[in-house]
Amino acid sequence: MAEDILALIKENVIQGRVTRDDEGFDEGLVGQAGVSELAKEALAQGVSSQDIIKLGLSEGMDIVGQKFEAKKYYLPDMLASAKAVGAVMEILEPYLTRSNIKPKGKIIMATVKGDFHDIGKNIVSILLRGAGYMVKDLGNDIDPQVIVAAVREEKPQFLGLSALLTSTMLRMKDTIQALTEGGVRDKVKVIIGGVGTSEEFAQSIGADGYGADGFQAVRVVDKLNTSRKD
Ligand code: B12
Repeated sequence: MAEDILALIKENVIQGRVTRDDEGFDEGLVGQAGVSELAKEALAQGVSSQDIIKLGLSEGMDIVGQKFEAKKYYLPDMLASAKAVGAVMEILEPYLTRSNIKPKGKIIMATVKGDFHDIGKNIVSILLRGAGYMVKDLGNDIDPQVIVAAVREEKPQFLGLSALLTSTMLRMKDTIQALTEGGVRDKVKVIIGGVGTSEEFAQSIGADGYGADGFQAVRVVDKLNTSRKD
């Protein structure tokens, strides 16, 4: 039962269908539930937000990436799927965010300069909020100097950097370099993530941690948080 609705969410992410009025990539789908209706139905059935994210949204986006690589999908198709994921995350957010608890720490999130991919960063931000962190999201395409200034001003314990392009992964290194030059590198733990990045890459650019997905991001930040001495 849960598998069925998760498969439908995944399929409709691939189709880029937010509501039942949307056409989607293939024809003849108008009238069938889109991701919004399906996500609400899944929650009503007791399916966890975690499963919706992992097995519906993330798996769907992986297929979208493969179709783009195979030139079966173009930019507008990827954008439609991105919109579908965003719509589901809006529905899930209240289920993932805890309120009225003392924050465990503060984290600044940003997608690095030159990179407009923000779905993964947004999911990580929501999950970190849900885990009890205060998150300040700077957005995407963020210049290293803007990040340095934000670290100086906000004094977060953590900085999360996201990049999905081979070219912009290197901007993470530039950002860490800018933190060093700005004299604030030792004030924050830097965690990175995004397709193409890895534990090894994180180490090679001098980051403190790496998360393959939003759930691992929370585990890594929690681990660094318990070992911090301030
Ligand atoms: C959606 C999408 C887009 C959308 C983005 C919309 C948006 N608002 O984000 C649009 C259409 C704008 C787009 C544009 C482009 N894209 Co694009 N895109 C994708 C796609 C299909 C999905 C990305 C996504 O949202 N995944 C779902 C989320 C949930 O996963 P995620 O981002 O990986 O995030 C998770 C983890 O990585 C991790 N994580 C992410 N960030 C962080 C941060 C921290 C701190 C931590 C701990 C963890 C973490 O946790 C997240 C949650 O689980 C990928 C394919 C793919 N397989 O990734 C291509 C992909 C990334 N794009 C690609 C390309 C080439 C482009 C363009 C250059 C295309 C073009 N010719 O213009 C442009 C670049 C624009 C730019 N300058 O940024 C390539 C990159 C290839 C490469 N190696 O460089 C990919 C891999 C597609 C492909 N297979 O060719 N894209």
